[in-house]
Amino acid sequence: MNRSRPNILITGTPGTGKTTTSELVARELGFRHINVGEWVREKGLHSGWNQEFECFDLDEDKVCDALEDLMAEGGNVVDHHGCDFFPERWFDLVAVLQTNNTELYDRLQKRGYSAQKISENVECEIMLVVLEEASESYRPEIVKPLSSDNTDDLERNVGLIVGWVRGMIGAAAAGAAAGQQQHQQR
Ligand code: DAT
Repeated sequence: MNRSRPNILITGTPGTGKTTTSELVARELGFRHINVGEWVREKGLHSGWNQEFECFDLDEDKVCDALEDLMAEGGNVVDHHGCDFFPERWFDLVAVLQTNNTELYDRLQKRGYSAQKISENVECEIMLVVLEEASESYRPEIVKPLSSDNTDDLERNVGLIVGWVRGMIGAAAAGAAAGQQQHQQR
């Protein structure tokens, strides 16, 4: 980790709890929560509305350019359902949230998604598409699949992620102190 604070990516199929989890993690750590979907809409980081998929076509270059300086600074919780187009070097931890089919179906229905969009997303979850994408894009030791079926899971996941991040910050601080001591002894 060559930034003062780590960056975390919280990913997963829509409805698995990324935003809910990211908000709680960011609040607890005092990190910045970046909801990529909202940034895309608010800052126009897209190339127009996709009628078929009922969403904006995200412009990957625009998104990466908009995030680069913040990611170099560190202390970000990035919340997005895709994860293969971000530079690998940006993230120190990638949490992949997973939800069982019935629960996911209910959450997406409550969100008002069309039947087609619900089935596409549930299928994506069954096929472990996001986990596979994360596993292909990042080192296996930083990719953490986490069940997100209920509020107990939510609480546990927030605690785990916060604990991992504090561990990284502590290890980096200890490494820096040891390096400084060695330097002084020379
Ligand atoms: P996402 O950002 O992945 O699309 P969300 O955070 O908006 O998902 O959550 C979708 C809905 O599900 C929302 O009403 C909150 C609820 N929810 C999220 N995580 C949950 C969990 N672990 N247990 C129960 N409900 C959860």
